[in-house]
Amino acid sequence: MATQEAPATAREWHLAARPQGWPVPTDFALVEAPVRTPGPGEILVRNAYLSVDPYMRGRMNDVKSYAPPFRLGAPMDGGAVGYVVASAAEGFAPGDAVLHGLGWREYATLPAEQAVKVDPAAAPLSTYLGVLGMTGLTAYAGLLAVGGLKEGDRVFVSGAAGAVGSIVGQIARLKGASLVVGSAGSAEKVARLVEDFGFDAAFNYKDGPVHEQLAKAAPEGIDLYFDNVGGDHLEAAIGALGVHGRAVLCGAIAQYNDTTAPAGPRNLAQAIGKRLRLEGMLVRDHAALQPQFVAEVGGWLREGKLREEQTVVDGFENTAEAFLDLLRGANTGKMVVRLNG
Ligand code: NAP
Ligand code: FER
Repeated sequence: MATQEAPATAREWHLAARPQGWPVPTDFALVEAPVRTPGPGEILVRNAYLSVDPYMRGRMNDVKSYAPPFRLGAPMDGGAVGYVVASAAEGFAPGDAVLHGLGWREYATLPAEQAVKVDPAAAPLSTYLGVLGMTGLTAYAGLLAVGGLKEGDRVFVSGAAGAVGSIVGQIARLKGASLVVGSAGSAEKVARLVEDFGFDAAFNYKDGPVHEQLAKAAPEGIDLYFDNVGGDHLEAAIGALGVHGRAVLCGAIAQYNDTTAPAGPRNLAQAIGKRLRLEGMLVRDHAALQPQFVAEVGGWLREGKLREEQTVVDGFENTAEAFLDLLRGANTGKMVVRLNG
């Protein structure tokens, strides 16, 4: 077996308790555990960047959903990129950079078939968690395949300064949308949407009712809504959509920490008269778009037409806090954790 130096033990984050409402630090535990030597067909990876994502909040609940719940007292998982340090698998050697699903830990032992090699020369490693990774594909597939974006469409995206939203807005612009409006949770983010990400208009949803602010930003209404937030945002978008309007239901982060069922959207019946199409999406269904996505989005990145934004938190010990900060809106672009070493 080809191997580099690896420690006997390393740290991993466990789910210590199921959060009730907003997670608190004591719901998470930092645990020292043995680093397992890879068996036949396996690799050992030193993680370099970990992804923290909103859907992880859902996995902390003990409910049946599209992703299985995290187990209590066991390491959590999620997107990660790192370097192979030992390999008992054909085609993988120490030093190879890989993308895989065993995040929330410093070292991961896994079947090589569950890892994808990535090229650190083509893009910084963390980009494979962001623009060229799951969140980038979500934006690309959601807007184009699910939303059916057409030239001239007036587009509204919520969560616009986040990982998915900041790419949705930019792709809409690149694909010829006639109006791109975004909402986000601070004045600074709103300014960046217009100045750095090329949105035509943006507003802070904390400044006043979303439907009022959307009506000002898009007085003629919208054709396509990319929903990352749910609740009052979705209700406002239903009101602003024109006949045959479409809404891509990608996320509903406003309710991920709720302990009671949400009230809205109260105006859903408008979907009848307007013949709206509201469609939920999961990025996993769009793997077939991967080659086209990498070619087109990779091209825009290289040509400087698409701006990649990340918020990087340093230190494995800060992963749980980074996740909490993501839910609080501390990030612009993709939130990742960089491991030392
Ligand atoms: P992100 O937008 O980078 O980070 C989450 C953001 O949500 C925060 O920065 C915060 O920004 C905002 N937020 C938090 N609470 C909010 C609230 N009550 N109302 C409005 N905004 C709130 O995360 P992401 O990874 O790009 O994910 C964005 C959405 O897409 C999430 O809903 C996620 O679950 C969904 N998603 C879905 C798929 C899929 O396959 N369906 C795949 C990836 C992501 P502010 O400062 O603006 O509040
Ligand atoms: C998210 C990240 C990923 C999310 C959903 C996914 C709704 C879906 C992943 C998949 O296709 O399995 O934040 O929120």
